Amino acid sequence: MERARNRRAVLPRQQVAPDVAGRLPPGQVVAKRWPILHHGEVPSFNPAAWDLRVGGLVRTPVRLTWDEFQLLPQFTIEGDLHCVTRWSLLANHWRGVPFRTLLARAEVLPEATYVVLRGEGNYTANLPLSAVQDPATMLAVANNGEVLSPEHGFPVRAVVPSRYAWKSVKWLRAIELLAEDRPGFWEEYGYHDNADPWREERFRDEPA
Ligand SMILES: Nc1nc2c(c(=O)[nH]1)N[C@H]1C(S)=C(S)[C@@H](COP(=O)(O)O)O[C@H]1N2
Ligand SMILES: [Mo]
Repeated sequence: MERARNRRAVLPRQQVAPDVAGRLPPGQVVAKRWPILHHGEVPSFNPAAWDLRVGGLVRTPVRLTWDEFQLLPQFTIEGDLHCVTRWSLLANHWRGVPFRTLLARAEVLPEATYVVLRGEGNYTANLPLSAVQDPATMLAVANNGEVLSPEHGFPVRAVVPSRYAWKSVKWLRAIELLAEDRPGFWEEYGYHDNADPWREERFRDEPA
């Protein structure tokens, strides 16, 4: 993980074909363009009303305004998006705030083991706490040097490269720490709680 020296720095668009063999989980194909996929409408962004909350099993509940969020230190990581519908977007650069920064600020209590991410409206996704403690898990604001478009989650989206992309919640507004797992939007329909693409954890009831 490398500290962004200049927040306005523009990373070059992907120029070299990424190492497909090593990076493509089973059953996936490489996406040539970045698809747009979500349930419902693209929400509008009102900077005066926007906030981001970290709550639940934390010692210090956090509420950040848009101005406060922008002051957090930002980093750039390289990470892939693997959609359960079988496309993978490889070797993208994401700029944003590591999840760990916010978890540390909120002081996660020892009994917390799961997390639910909530986007604008009612879209949610659950994850084991370890997945968001991963240094590659980001609150992303830019992809390959360009600020996220509204369709891709502007102003802030989660990027969880270690899990199927339905966990990478767009238009992120809240992070809730829990003692027990609680299924999110797709998980209620049977999608996997852990969702590791390397183990093809697509549905909960599929044999491993
Ligand atoms: N808020 C929200 N986030 C979401 C979704 C959604 O419906 N709502 N869909 C998920 C799914 S299934 C995928 S594959 C990715 C797609 O991200 P993209 O549209 O930027 O490619 O967003 C994820 N994040
Ligand atoms: Mo997806």
